[in-house]
Formats: sequence, C-alpha cells, structure tokens
Amino acid sequence: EIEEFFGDQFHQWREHFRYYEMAITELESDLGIIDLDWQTRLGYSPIEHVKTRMKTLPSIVRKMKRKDLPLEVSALWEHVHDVAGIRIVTSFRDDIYEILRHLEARDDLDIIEIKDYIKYPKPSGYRSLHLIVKTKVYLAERIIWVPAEIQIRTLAMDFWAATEHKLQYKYQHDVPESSKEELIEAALMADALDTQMGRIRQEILKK
Ligand code: 0O2
Repeated sequence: EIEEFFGDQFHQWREHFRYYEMAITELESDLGIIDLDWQTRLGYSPIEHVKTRMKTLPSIVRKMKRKDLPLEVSALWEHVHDVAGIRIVTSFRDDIYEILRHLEARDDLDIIEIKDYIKYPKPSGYRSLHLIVKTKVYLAERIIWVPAEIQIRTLAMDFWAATEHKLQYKYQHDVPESSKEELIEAALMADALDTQMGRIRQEILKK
C-alpha cells in the first residue's frame, strides 16, 4: 500500500527514513554519554530524561501539503526538519540553556536554527526551546548530516505540553475559547513553578 503511494520513489523514501533513524540512534547515544559524564563528574546532570520519536507518515504528508511541498524525498530532506525528533526534559529552566551551551560546542552537531519559545511563548502558552540541527552520521563509506529537531523543556513545560496535546485531540483541535484561556493560565502557573524551583535551587546552592 505504502509502496504504491510512493511509486518509483519508494526505495529513496525508505533509505531516507533509515537515515532519520540513524540520527535518532546517534543523538540518543551521545546524550546518554553526556548524561553519564555529567553524573560522574558533578554528581548532577541537567538531563532528567530523553524521549525520541519519528514523525508518522500521515503527519509528514499533512505537513508537506500544508507547506505546499511536492511529495518528493528531496523536498522532505530540504524543508521538513522534524522527521527525526528528540526531546530532552530537564528539572530546571537554567538546565535548558546549559544543555544548549553544550550542544553549541559539539562539532558533530550543526545548529541551523534556535526557536526560543521560552522567551517568546506561543499564543497557546506553549513553552520549549527548539533546535533545528544537522547531526553527523558515519555510514560505512561516507558521512551524512541528517536534519533533526531537538526540543528542550522542563518537566513543568513538558507536563503542560503533553496534557494540552491530549486535550487538543479530545476536542479534535476545536477547544472552546474559555478553555484556551484557562490553558494559557495553566502555562503561566507551570512557568511560575519553574521560577520557584529555580529560586529554591539557588538558595540551596548558596549554602
Ligand atoms: P508532532 O506529532 O511532534 O510531529 P516549521 O514549519 O517546522 O517551522 P512547525 O512545525 O509549526 O513549523 O514548528 P514549531 O511550531 O517550531 O514546532 C512544532 C512542534 O512543537 C509540534 O510538533 C509540537 O511538538 C510542539 N508544539 C508547538 N506548539 C505547540 C502547542 O501549542 N502545544 C503543544 N502541546 N505542542 C506544541 P507537531 O509537528 O505539531 O507534532
């Protein structure tokens, strides 16, 4: 069925999906190593946990249609940067920028774009730091740089985003206006929680 859908580009699509999977494997492993290193040297890692996901085919097709892109693998590679996705969840807001500084210093990662939805939250109330990157992947006979999206957010931001996402689905993306306002309010509460936890940490570190 899928083979029919892609016609003579089927093998190219399959090949590219493997590249995205490789990028996820690479990023997950790199972050696991950094997490261990931080734990070992400092007894504390800014990484709380990491989650990976591949964008589903229906979601890719929807996005390409929305962007008026031809359903071709070259358009996917050039213009859809979030097929491979990795989410890093932290305990504190400051940890997000600590992780960013680390990622910026790596030479196996090329940061193409930083979208700071913490400084500039989305109208929905959504907060998170998004990085569009290219990650270095060693194949048997050559090196490729695979596009990926890294989302970095606190537990509080993640709680809000995951719950809001579920509600959007429940209401088929047609959430009543009053609920939208309450969701924005809830996002502000999650933000206040992050501020308070950060303050408590500073107090404890001072002692
Ligand atoms: P899924 O299932 O993760 O694929 P772009 O054209 O890429 O520049 P895009 O895709 O709108 O623009 O990028 P954006 O807004 O920077 O990031 C989109 C992703 O951020 C979403 O993925 C969500 O994971 C998350 N996100 C953005 N806004 C919200 C929000 O209001 N609520 C929640 N819960 N998540 C949000 P996808 O593609 O929607 O889904």
